Formats: sequence, C-alpha cells, structure tokens
Amino acid sequence: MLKLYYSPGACAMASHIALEEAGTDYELQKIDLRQGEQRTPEYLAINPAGVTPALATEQGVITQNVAILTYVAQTHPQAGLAPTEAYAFARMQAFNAWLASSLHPAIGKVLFSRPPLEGAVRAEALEQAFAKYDLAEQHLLVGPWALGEDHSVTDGYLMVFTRWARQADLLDKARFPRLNAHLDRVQSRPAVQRALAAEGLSAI
Ligand SMILES: N[C@@H](CCC(=O)N[C@@H](CS)C(=O)NCC(=O)O)C(=O)O
Repeated sequence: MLKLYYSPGACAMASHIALEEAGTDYELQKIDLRQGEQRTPEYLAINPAGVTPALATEQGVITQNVAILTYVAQTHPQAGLAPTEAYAFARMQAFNAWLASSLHPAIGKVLFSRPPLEGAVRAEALEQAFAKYDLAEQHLLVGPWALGEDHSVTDGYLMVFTRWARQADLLDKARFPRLNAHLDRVQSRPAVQRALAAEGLSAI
C-alpha cells in the first residue's frame, strides 16, 4: 500500500490531498519537523534530503510534490486529476514547477526563516513573495480552478501556499480576490476537508 510521509500543514498537504482525491488506499506517517524527525536515520533512509513529502510505493520512494502529484494522477486516471493531452499536461507541469521553485521558496523564506527575518530584510522578502502572489492572481490562476474548468492536482498544491498566506494574514482580499476565492473553493471540497482533518486541521 502507498505510504505518505507528511508533516501537518506543510507542503506535503498537496500530495495528501491528491491521494484523497484519487480515492485510493494509503497510509500516513507523520514526520514532526519541529522535533527534527526529518533528520532521524530512519527518515533519512526514506528520503536522504530530509524533507517531506515522500511517498513509498511498491517500486520505491518518490520525493518532490511535483513528481508525487503526477504519479498519483497517472496511476488513478479514473479520478481525472491531471489532463492527459500533451499540451494541457505540460501547462499543468509548468504551474506545478513554478509553485515548487518560485512561490514555495518565496513564502517559505518569509514565514519559516530561522532566525525569523526582521526589519528591511523581512520587508524585502515579503515584497518578493507578494510579487509571486500577484503573478498567480493576475496571470497563472485561470479559474475557477487553477488550470481552468477542470479541477486538478495543481489546485491542492496552490492551496497550500494561499493557506499559509491567509494564516499569516498576508492574503489580502482586495489585492488577491481570485486567490482568496480559489482557496475557499478548494477548501470546500470533501477530499480536502478529509485531508485537513487527518492532519488535525480545518478550513480557514
Ligand atoms: N520541493 C520540495 C520541497 C520539500 C520541502 O521543502 N518540505 C519542507 C516542508 S514544506 C520540509 O520538509 N522541510 C524540513 C526541513 O527543511 O528541515 C517538494 O515540493 O516536495
């Protein structure tokens, strides 16, 4: 059976949501990042990079949300979690890659730098993060779902970062109306609510 190594509320939630949306059987293994469980020898044997998520499959371990999301979508085609046509699939991957390489590091720097950023350094990091949210708000999010009319794994992935921003009071409704509406739309999905509940969280 598939086994997802995750940390509550962290980016692994994207993979968790995809598994719930797929309606598949899987186990959850919590890795407490605050306790440093990502650096135990047991977890490093699963993912030597020492980060979550990791998905253990019968063939081996898959890391990186972008890879896990497409694996879940392609192994559960009946769930319709990703486009199958090549151009549409590539557009989805462009969005997912941007989330992983651009939005995640930008907001992660603002929220999770240790020691926490202060003063002008924080203001600069925040400005850079807001520029990414502006890009998503004005260009990348097609609507009603991330890629357009069809829901996909990209929705749960985008939601992770809009949720982090809302939690930190950074997702201003006037500046980011479409991202706010998208976050509400995604959080209202039953599969997302199940994933949130399993992580001890609820819609915000
Ligand atoms: N690009 C990776 C990022 C993985 C990542 O940075 N995960 C964070 C949680 S959001 C983590 O486990 N951090 C633990 C650490 O850095 O010690 C992915 O999407 O899978």
